[in-house]
Amino acid sequence: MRQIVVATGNRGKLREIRALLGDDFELTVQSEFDVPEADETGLTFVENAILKARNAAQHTGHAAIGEDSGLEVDALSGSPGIYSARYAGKNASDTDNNQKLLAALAGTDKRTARYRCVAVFMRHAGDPAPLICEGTWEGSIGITPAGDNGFGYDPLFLPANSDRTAAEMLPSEKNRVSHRARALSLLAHHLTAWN
Ligand code: ITT
Repeated sequence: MRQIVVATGNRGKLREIRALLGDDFELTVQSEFDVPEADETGLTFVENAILKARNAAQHTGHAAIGEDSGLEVDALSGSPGIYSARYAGKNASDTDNNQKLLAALAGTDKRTARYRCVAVFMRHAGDPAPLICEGTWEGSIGITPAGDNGFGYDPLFLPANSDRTAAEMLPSEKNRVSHRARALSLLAHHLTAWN
């Protein structure tokens, strides 16, 4: 198995990426190589995912997976989107972000939303043709947070046709249907040729 560096500093994401790809690929997280976090200066998920993967590949000399994801709320014209991690400010906690989201939707009936994940694999830092895979997960935003599993907006995210939030699902359930599961299973499928 060839080594792939995972370009994330988010422990929730890393847990899921390991559960989804860890059996098939030798994954090492970028912090083990002291890779500095990439500046997320892109205006799209795909640009930011490429920036993260390229940064990790550049600092380690290994192939890398970068992932950019977020929550798109229809009543907020797709916000927080690529700014999901920093919705309530630069060092916002998940709780801060969830509270800001609830305040933004106060009194609104239209609560549909989706998670989006763009995962990028780069063979090396100069790879001119990165593998790019995307997944979405449709749902809506609840009225109060519920559940302790997952991370980020999971306590507020009610997947379509579910009466439990993503944070009330077992990790194994979320990993069967989430935006990240979809993006990474496509990536894994394409990567079998490389591995
Ligand atoms: P890295 O850039 O280091 O990977 P990050 O948290 O900054 O970590 P993003 O810029 O891609 O990553 O932001 C993703 C944010 O979107 C994340 O912090 C959550 O707020 C939200 N998010 C994405 N996927 C999620 C999921 O499965 N469950 C809950 N929230 C999620």
